[in-house]
Amino acid sequence: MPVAKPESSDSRVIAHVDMDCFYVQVEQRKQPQLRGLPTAVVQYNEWKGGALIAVSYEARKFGVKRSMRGEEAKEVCPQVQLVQVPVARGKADLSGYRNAGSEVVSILARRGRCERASIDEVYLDLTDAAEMMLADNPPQGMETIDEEALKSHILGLNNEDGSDVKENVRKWIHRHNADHRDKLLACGILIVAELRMQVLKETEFTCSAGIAHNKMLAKLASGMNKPAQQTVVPFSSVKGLLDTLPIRKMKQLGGKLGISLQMDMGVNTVGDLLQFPEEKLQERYGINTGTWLWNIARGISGEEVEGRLLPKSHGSGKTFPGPRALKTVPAVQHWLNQLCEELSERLCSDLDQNKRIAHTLTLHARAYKSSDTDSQKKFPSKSCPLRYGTAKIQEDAFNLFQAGLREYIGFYGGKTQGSHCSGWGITSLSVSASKIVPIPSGTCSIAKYFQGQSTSHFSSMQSSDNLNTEATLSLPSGSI
Ligand code: DCP
Repeated sequence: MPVAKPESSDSRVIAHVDMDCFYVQVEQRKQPQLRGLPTAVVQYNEWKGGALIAVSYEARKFGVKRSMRGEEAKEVCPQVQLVQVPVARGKADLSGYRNAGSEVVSILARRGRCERASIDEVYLDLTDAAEMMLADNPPQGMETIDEEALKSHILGLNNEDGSDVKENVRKWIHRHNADHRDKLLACGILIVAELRMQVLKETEFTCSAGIAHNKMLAKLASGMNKPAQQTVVPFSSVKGLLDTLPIRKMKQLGGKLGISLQMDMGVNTVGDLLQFPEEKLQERYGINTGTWLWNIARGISGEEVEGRLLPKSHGSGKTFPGPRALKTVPAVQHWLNQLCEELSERLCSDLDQNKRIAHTLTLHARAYKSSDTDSQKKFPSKSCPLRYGTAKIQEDAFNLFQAGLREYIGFYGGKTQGSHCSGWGITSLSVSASKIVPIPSGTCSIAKYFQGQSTSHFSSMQSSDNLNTEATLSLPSGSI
């Protein structure tokens, strides 16, 4: 049975805003002497000068890439400035970046529904603001168009050699005979340009944006012209964009589904999907995925921008690659304590600032066994009700770890206690707090609220296989 298609999603105005080389910009704001210089941010205390996690556009011109280590970056660009991520509790401290992201969100949220999608990405639904502008002060009648808006890239706009690109954009925005959808996008161009300039003025950060009729197209567009630029996808250009778009460029098609589409169906670009009837895709991939594929081939996506300025969950994690794998229970407990301390601190400030409480604590780990017949086996994720207080979180997380380890190593796995090597290693650990909800209104005090909560937590310990266990640090989506 076909799933209902999203209705009239092509008359919305959606923007995806993505900060440019975000961690670098945060560090450059702290140290303005680094501005304009090839700069990269490196992970704390790592092998060969640390792993690069953010690279400035000046450094990219010299061939510096995120996949490099500090020493390699110095080889291709001897003048590159390497800045270490701040450290707390022996691990990267991302709080400065999170707070900088919050500054940006609070500005972007001024013009429409705003969804904080990651530490440096935001979706905006600007439909109401665009409709209002169209009614009150339509761009077609504006004498002057803002310079930043004129620098927009409009997909499908015919910029022949020698033609004045800005003049073409101005004409596109001013068109009287444009259809309603394009007129709304013209308003979107002006609103997003203004918001981006406001972000620059108030935070000193540049960002790039995609403007389209849905989230999927806006996200694809925001990365097309960076840094400090915006790209627009008019309805008439959707087919041209998707026809040649390699499927791996779609976030959801990077994994097994993308490989199956390529190997089993011969699909290399999103446009290649157009040849298959919806029923055929449903037969092969199930009703929902089949319909979703049929829709994305046509640029259709009904996904709403969720009004969410605060993260859905909090997570704290650390990887222990190669020789740094944790091989004893006390070593794991030491690191779990650090991670739980950070998590607890963030939960307290969420409670304090936003009056929100989290209900579920989850532990994720990645592990290997040195003598293994079943190397595909994953370390099971475990969850339990969350109790506030650092010591309680530490205790509960450690119990979750032990339960997971017992399951992972199985009956013959040997002792899980003690400090000797037990034939296993942990290569990543993370704890997260989810199911975060506002404290019910009318609660007279937070202390009273907690008194009313149950304290028997381990009765409902459960496997959280529904949470993502793929990512290295396995933090649930929405964790910032
Ligand atoms: N980040 C990280 N580890 C990664 C990828 C990213 O710690 N493997 C951090 C550093 C980035 C920030 O997240 O600055 C945002 O990541 P993006 O992928 O958005 O990349 P940038 O903002 O650095 O650059 P771009 O301008 O290409 O978006």
